[in-house]
Amino acid sequence: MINYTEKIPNNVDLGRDRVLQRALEHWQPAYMSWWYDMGPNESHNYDVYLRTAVSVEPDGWAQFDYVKMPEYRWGIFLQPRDEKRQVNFGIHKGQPAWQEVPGEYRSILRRIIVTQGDTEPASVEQQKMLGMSCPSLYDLRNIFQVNVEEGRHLWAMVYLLHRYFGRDGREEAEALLARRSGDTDNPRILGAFNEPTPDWLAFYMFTFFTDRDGKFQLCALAESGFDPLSRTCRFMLTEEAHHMFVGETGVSRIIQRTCEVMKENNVEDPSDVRALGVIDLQTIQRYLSFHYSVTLDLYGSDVSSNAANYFTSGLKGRFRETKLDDDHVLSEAEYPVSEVTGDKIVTKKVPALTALNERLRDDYIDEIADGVGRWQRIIDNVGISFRLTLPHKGFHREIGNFTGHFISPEGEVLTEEAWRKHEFQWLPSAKDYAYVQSLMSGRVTEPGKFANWIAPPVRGINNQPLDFEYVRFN
Ligand code: BYC
Ligand code: FE
Ligand code: FE
Repeated sequence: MINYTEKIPNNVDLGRDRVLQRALEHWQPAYMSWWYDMGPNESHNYDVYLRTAVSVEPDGWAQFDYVKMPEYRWGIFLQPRDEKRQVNFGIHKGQPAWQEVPGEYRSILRRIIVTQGDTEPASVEQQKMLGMSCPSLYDLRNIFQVNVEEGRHLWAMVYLLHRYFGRDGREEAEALLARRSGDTDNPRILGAFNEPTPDWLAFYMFTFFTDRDGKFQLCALAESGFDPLSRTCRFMLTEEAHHMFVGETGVSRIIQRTCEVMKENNVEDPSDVRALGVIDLQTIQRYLSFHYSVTLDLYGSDVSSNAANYFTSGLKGRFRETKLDDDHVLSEAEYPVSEVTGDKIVTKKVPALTALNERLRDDYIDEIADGVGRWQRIIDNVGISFRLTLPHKGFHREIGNFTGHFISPEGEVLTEEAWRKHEFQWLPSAKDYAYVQSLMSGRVTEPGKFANWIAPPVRGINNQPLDFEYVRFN
């Protein structure tokens, strides 16, 4: 069990390293001031039924209780150390896993940790306003849960920066609180984290698509030869599952509600569907295409020497690296990547080492496709003939081989002019956003009530009933 009487709850024996402890205690008020500024709007005094990590044991690691979010115990938890763990891939394969940062990899490792850390507060900033338009107390509690845990993920990376990177690490930790999502002068590092999350459909799409990038990146970092990073990421992954659950079920519930209303009223035309106050399936498809394509960019370039270096040096592995049956060095292997040649998309083989971003993106796409298949079944079960589809990988991309090309969702290479003609059939328009926004002008705060545009969930949180008072406003 973690000792919660400490200022910073932890299972890393922080009390034994006074210098580190003081440095983190110095960062803590800056973090709190960031939370007051950039955390969920007007929420500071609410009592929220939250889970807090209280141990790293697989069963019973979390405890549920009412907490005011500024008093949430953001702690530092690493999965227990395996003394026999080794570096499992790259040129150092077979060496004992590193407990300290290898000098030659210091700057690239710092950069990976900073990039990971930067996404966590960014997502909180993106979601800042959504509490004001929640469809239920259940959903309000869920977004707050996601927000406090993203805050904890920032703590997780800041711990590594402070503990292992000295002064540079402390400076990076401060910079993590200074960048702002969407800011023109000092934006967050990765593209998707500077996009607005203007409404709840966008939020659920984000937690389904973008938090899942979090899962795959954390899985790759959990393979790291740098053991503290691996152990940190392993624990973060246990929390991540709930974020993706919120996204998948949130979209499911919206689809379900739309389908029910369509069936009851025997309407199909999107404008008739909107007239009934629910979100038409076409708009849901456009949001899906947007969040999918923007998230695909987060995997980086299809062919990347950075990715090859991360792998060769043993810092970032593949998805489920140790379960893969090959040499884990990839000196000979090849991997297919796509590129645009003239008006065609062609696939060619490149050294697998350079295609690791693409490979992780492909692993991600497989899992995404399963989830979209589950959404489709809701539509099929109601007997509505509408297909949700994942657009082609090259559609609406700004990183990698498709950058600067105009690819349709079906995978045709178009001229810019032809593509623009269809842009808002494929992606949400200002009108779509305005419509979705119009449904979410206020918040639903009566226990057990849900906004018209979303179905209730199947069950409550931690076996509580749906009409449980998940948030008390005071
Ligand atoms: N936007 O070889 P390249 C999460 C830059 S999500 C802007 O293509 P590399 C979460 C790149 O930095 C998980 N810039 O890329 C989810 C490089 O810059 P320089 C986050 C981009 O380095 C929801 C240049 O382009 N974790 O946890 O192989 C809620 C060319 O580099 C982007 C990580 O990402 C972009 N999308 O791969 C809360 C893990 N993509 O060198 C949280 C750590 C690339 O020219 N990060 N660039 O200045 C990494 O492993 C790698 O940095 C990336 C990029 C996979 C992101
Ligand atoms: Fe996270
Ligand atoms: Fe997350």
